[in-house]
Amino acid sequence: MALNQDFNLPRLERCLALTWESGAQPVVIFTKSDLRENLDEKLALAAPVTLGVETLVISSIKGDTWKYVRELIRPGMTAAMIGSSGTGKSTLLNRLLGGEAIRTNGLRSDGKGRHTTTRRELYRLPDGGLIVDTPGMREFGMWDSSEGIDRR
Ligand SMILES: Nc1nc2c(ncn2[C@@H]2O[C@H](COP(=O)(O)OP(=O)(O)O)[C@@H](O)[C@H]2O)c(=O)[nH]1
Ligand SMILES: [Mg+2]
Repeated sequence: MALNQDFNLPRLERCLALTWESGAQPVVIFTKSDLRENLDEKLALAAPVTLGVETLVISSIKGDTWKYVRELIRPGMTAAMIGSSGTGKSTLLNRLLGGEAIRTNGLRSDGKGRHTTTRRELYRLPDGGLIVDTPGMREFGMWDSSEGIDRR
């Protein structure tokens, strides 16, 4: 989830619930930290939601905080990125792949339209490990109302 207007804690809770339900190990990645839009306030609000979940705060544009993600994905692991369109998933993937390997969701120079990930695609990372880039999802919902986080 991006640390700009995309920031939405109820959506983050739904993403976490879906990830736990899938059997995968969630990691929360807050992107676009370089924008510094009320960063500390947002992270403080998110802390109770991300309790017990590994959380990274990164920029894929400035500095090298994105390297924390590379360290997470070890040989033999398969990672999948989920999150709204425009949060920076493909930009992060390009960093991890070490080049402009795939298209990102930036505005075209004429301001019309966007390049967007349209399919789920699996990539092999240079140092080992696999990662799935997903198209942006408009909404995350629960399959049925009995699903959710139930920590005892
Ligand atoms: N400022 C800033 N912009 C970013 C960052 N990561 C991605 N972006 C921009 O956000 C837009 C959407 O990125 P994209 O990777 O296509 O998002 P996706 O839809 O989640 O794959 C693009 O214009 C990127 O340049 C970041 O860390 N900081
Ligand atoms: Mg994308």
